[in-house]
Parts: sequence; C-alpha cells; structure tokens
Amino acid sequence: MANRILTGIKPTGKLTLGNYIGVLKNLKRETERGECFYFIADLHALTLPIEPEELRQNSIDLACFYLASGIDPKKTTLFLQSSVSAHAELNAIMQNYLYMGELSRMTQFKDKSSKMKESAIGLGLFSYPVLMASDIILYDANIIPVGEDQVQHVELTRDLVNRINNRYGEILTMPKAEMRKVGARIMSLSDPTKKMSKSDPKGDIFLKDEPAVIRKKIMSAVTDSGSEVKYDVENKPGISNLLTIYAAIKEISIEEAEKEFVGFRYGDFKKAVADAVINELEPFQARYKQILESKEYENVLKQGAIRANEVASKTLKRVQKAVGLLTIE
Ligand code: AQP
Repeated sequence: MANRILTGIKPTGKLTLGNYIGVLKNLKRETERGECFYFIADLHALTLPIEPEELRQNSIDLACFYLASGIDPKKTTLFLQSSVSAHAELNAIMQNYLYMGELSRMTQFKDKSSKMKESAIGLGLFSYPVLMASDIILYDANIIPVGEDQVQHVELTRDLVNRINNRYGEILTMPKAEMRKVGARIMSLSDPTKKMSKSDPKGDIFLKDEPAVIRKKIMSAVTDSGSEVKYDVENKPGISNLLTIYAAIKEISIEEAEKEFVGFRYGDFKKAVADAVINELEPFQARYKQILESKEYENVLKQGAIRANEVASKTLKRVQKAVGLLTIE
C-alpha cells in the first residue's frame, strides 16, 4: 500500500520554533512520500481550558502556518479535526480497548496534570491518547511525523492496533512514529532542560515574533560555563540546544554545526544562530501573512473536510462492523 502520512497540531497557543522544527518544516518534503493528511487538532485543544475566541483564532493561525510551510493544498488534505465526526465516533469505540493503567503512564498526562488540582483535571486530558489513536487509525496512516514528546502516544496506538487486529482480524494499519534526526526536541531558551512548548511559553521563540525580538531572545538565551561551542547536553544544555536549532534549520548534522563554530565566542555563535533563524522564518512569516489576508485557508479547509470525511468514514464503518455494531447502509 502507498504511504499515508498523518500529523496534527493542537491550536492551544502561539506556535513555537519547536513546533516549526519538529514538524512544520518537514511537511512539504513528506508530500513526496505519499498521501498526506494534516490536521488542526481542535478537539484536543479543549483538553485544557481555553477561551472560545482564542481557540478560533489559533485554529485560523495554524491553518495559515500549515499552508505557509509550502504544502500544495491540491495534493494534501488539510482539515479541522472537529469537521470530521468520525474522530469522536471512533474514539467512543476505542476507549474500550485502552486501559486506565496504560493511560496513567503517559508522560504528557503526568506532566500536564501534575501542575493542576485533581478536581480540575478533565477526563479528556486523561483520555487524550485514545482520541489521538483514533485520529491515526481513521486514515490508515503508516507514517506519523512527530516531535519526541508524541512518540509515546504513537507507541500506545501501535499497541491498540495490535490488540484490535488480534481480536478482529487485520482491519487496521500499523502506524510508526517518525522523528527528525536533529531537532525532535527543541528546548526552552531560558531553561534548556525543559521543552519549548506552547502552553509553557517561558523561553519560547514564537513563529510570529518580529526579527528583532527573535534576535534579542537568542542573544539572551541561557548559556553555560566555559567558552567552547560544543554539543554536550549534560554539561552544556544551553549551547547544545542552540547548536541543535542551528543544525536543524540549516539541515546539517550536529557535528557539521560544531565544526562551523570552532574558535567562536558564545556571543558570535549566538549571532549566527539568530541570523539563521531569522533568515528561515522571515519568508515563512511573509507567506503566513499573505495567506491570512487572502483567507485562502477557508476553501482549503472546506475541501479538506470533504476528502478527510470520505476516508475516515470508510475506516469507521470497517471498525463498526468488525466489533459487531449493526451498520445499516
Ligand atoms: N519543543 C519541541 N521540539 C520539537 N517538536 C515539538 N513539538 C512540540 N514541541 C516541540 C511537536 O509539535 C507537534 C505539535 O504538538 P501539539 O500541538 O500536538 O502538542 P505538543 O506536542 O504538546 O506541543 P506543545 O507545543 O508543547 O503544545 P502544548 O503546550 O499545547 O502541549 C508535535 O508533533 C510535537 O511533538
């Protein structure tokens, strides 16, 4: 079977350089490998409190950023998760095949819920991986490009697919997470031991930041003692993170990046990293603005919903039949 590639991003806040390097930057290339389904995970965004207007605005922004990544909407299906009801329907079935113990071991749930009072933790946050597994299964996706933090959820989806296929026959496609070699986990500039994240925006570079802001943030990024520009995550997490950002943007290896900066002072190194990030983001930001103004995302999302519904409803039917639901055509 030809490759099916699926990835989603939650419209939970301002997109970061982590989201760009981890996923957005690579989307265009993926379209050469098979049929791509890219979606705005708006149902997932509801798992933590969010203002309705903010969610709407973030969803529009995300659609524009997806398109700004250079994907051809005629060859790619870009859609809103909430515009395909099969996600919620498959979720209702799949939640019976994943277990409390498995879900409570998910690192992202532990991280997010540890900052909340137990009475404020929604059921949706806990069962997030069930919906994510349903997202993947619906499109018979075999390749799932993600940042490092999402790999555990894809692994759980693989367990679920095995479980269902063992019980009902080979009805589901086995997915596989794919991470970039360099940049699968970009860290915060102010605390390089923490992931750069939309919902914890300290030390983030946002995709909408002006060049001067980006430069200022990189120039004041936390560095480490010593003066050598060297990749050493344990002893030099700040410098290692900046080297990773540089290498990922330039699409070179960490070793190649290190070689470029032999003998550089930290200040000059940071200046080169800032130049690289700004050069990469400026044209991307210009495309984003043009797409936002032209509102071309509206038609793309409409067409995307039609194609996504077509594919997803077929898989849903297959699962409904297999588990014994009486599907009357
Ligand atoms: N720092 C990062 N480095 C590399 N990849 C990253 N991703 C996120 N942060 C980094 C990848 O971006 C995709 C979209 O993620 P998501 O919106 O579904 O949620 P997330 O993984 O939880 O990302 P955030 O930015 O941390 O969002 P919030 O704060 O809302 O939870 C994923 O493939 C992710 O791995």
